[in-house]
Amino acid sequence: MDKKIKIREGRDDISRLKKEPGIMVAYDMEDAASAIRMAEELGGAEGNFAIKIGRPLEMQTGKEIISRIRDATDIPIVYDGKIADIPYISAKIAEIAYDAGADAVIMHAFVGMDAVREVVNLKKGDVITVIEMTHPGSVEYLEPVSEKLIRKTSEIGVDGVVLPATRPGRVRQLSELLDGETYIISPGIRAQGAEPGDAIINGSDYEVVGRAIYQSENPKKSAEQIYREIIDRLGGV
Ligand code: NUP
Repeated sequence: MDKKIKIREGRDDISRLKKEPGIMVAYDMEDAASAIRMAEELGGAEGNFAIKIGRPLEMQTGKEIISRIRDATDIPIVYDGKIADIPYISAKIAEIAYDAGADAVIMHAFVGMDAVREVVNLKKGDVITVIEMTHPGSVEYLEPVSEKLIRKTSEIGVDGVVLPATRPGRVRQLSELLDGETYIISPGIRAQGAEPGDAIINGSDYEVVGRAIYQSENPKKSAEQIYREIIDRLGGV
């Protein structure tokens, strides 16, 4: 299994997100209590997990939810602000998330390489760029430019990219344009129709799973089960 670590120019830390098969659990629930409870439980779960904090949770609870989850678990935290603003504002949002305790931020690539560069140059944590999305609208607008977006953001030195588990063929094709160090995260599992493993067997590293975990009766058990399914599909790595 590829466990390469990206050398981060000007940063003395290494990424806490491992380039190995795992689940990034999307935290889109809207209350802090269940988010914290789930973070504590996930800390003791069997598998490679990361937590992705989405806008619904952040809007309901404030940026403090990032530091509260940070205090509740050692699992890496990604702030999915889908940042898409002018370089100055994009960097400001990213800095607030890093300072609150995020290991990584997700930003859109389509806003332009000046914005991506500004956030990467903060050198405060990982940067993950959205290349193609899981919903049908992505085919119309992002797909025609996605090869350029992945090549350009990769040149700038982003740490990770988002590719859709709902289109595994695109994960395969676009992953071939990356160096071996950039990790891929892929949403779309279960609630949006993809099956666990669909993206990872095509070159992705983390499959993003939200509703299928946080809306289930036993989120920790569901996370472990889905992780197991992925590993089994990979041939029991
Ligand atoms: O293309 C994307 N599709 C997507 O669903 C990019 C994303 N970041 N996401 C996020 O993944 C979305 O915002 C949500 O947090 C998660 C998917 O959740 P679910 O469909 O598993 O509930």
